[in-house]
Amino acid sequence: MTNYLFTILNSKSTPEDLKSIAQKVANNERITIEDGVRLFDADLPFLGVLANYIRESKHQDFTYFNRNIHIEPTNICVFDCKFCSYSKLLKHKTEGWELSEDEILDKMREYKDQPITEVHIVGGVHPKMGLNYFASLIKKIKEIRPDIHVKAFTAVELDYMCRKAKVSYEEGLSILKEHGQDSLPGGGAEIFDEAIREQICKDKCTSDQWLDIHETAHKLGMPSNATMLYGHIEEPKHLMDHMNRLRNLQDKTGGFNTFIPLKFRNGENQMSHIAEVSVIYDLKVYAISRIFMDNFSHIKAYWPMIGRNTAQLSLSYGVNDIDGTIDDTTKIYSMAGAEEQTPTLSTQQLVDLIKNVKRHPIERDTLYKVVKDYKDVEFKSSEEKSY
Ligand code: V47
Ligand code: SF4
Repeated sequence: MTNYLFTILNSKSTPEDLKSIAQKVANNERITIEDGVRLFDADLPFLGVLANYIRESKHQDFTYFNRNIHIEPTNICVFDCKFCSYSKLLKHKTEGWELSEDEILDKMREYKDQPITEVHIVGGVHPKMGLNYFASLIKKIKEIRPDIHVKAFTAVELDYMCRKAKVSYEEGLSILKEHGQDSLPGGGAEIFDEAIREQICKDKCTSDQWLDIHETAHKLGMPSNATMLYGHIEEPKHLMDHMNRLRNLQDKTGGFNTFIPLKFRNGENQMSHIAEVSVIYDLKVYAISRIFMDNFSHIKAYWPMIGRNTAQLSLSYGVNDIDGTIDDTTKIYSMAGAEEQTPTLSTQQLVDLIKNVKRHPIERDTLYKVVKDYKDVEFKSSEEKSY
């Protein structure tokens, strides 16, 4: 046990109910939804001690990143999520883009010899891009880079694709898997509480459908991630309910790799009147996620969204993964007012960012297999710096 946790457990000034939660953490016991709600009223240093204790028990000071690229085939979307800076675009087609298959494949060819291990494909839900189009696209991507891991399509895109193609989730996912899709990203989860979902994204797949798609993927041997959109109209009880539904599914399947809390950004969307939460709240959400999600190995901070400084801080509040070296096409975030308008970090910059807060940088692949340990790597060549 760390000295800090020991101090909390023996301090007369720690309230008894918080002490009992700290004791559960020390005993490696699961905390309840009610404990989680209570933690939102705890001080940040208290949460940091608990979350960092768990983080270091699971991963020591290892901090993972990967080398990936994002492809967003389109930002045209049939849905109208209130928080999304894309959603007006169906009505304003001039602001929309639609990459052709050739443009997408050209992008893959551009990275053919680059040391990336993953391509993350996600975008708006275009009424004309269906299951067969995407299955064939993935096959062609794999022909260019057979070794690349294809992490593609949120449950929202998959639900729409399967409904349009009139196939079950199992059939649709099996087709995509046969064509080379390896895993699912975590988007589209937002907040599972039905009353909140009704207000922020009522027309897309339901919470039960989101969970069903991920359960089906896990059954087929396709792992996935899970996200949670926080810092808008939800309350702590909704965040805890969201995490609880994910924790229950993870107990059942074990198929989730990573949990990614996503901070709501208020730029250019229908919820722009809602003020963004503070960095202190961001760190609380990361810490409580780490404490509650005991069956998730990894908690990821998506650095383009929260910025490099908060990403560094998050490493002391439960986070052990800061995503990847991403090129600049993640417009869903830059359009919403993300910290990083050109979200690209070279490997050297990411490694330095991690080392500067005394953590140990490890490049991973999508499934967290170690690609390279950067602890003792000194960058010398300009080649390493360029990507
Ligand atoms: O579901 C949209 C979010 C998500 C806003 O699996 C917003 O590795 C904040 O899922 N403010 C899609 N968030 C992105 C996503 C993702 C990102 C990084 C890594 C992974 C992974 C998955 O983006 C959406 C929604 O929750 N989003 N608009 C906004 N204004
Ligand atoms: Fe479409 Fe996704 Fe934006 Fe919702 S969040 S409007 S589903 S692109």
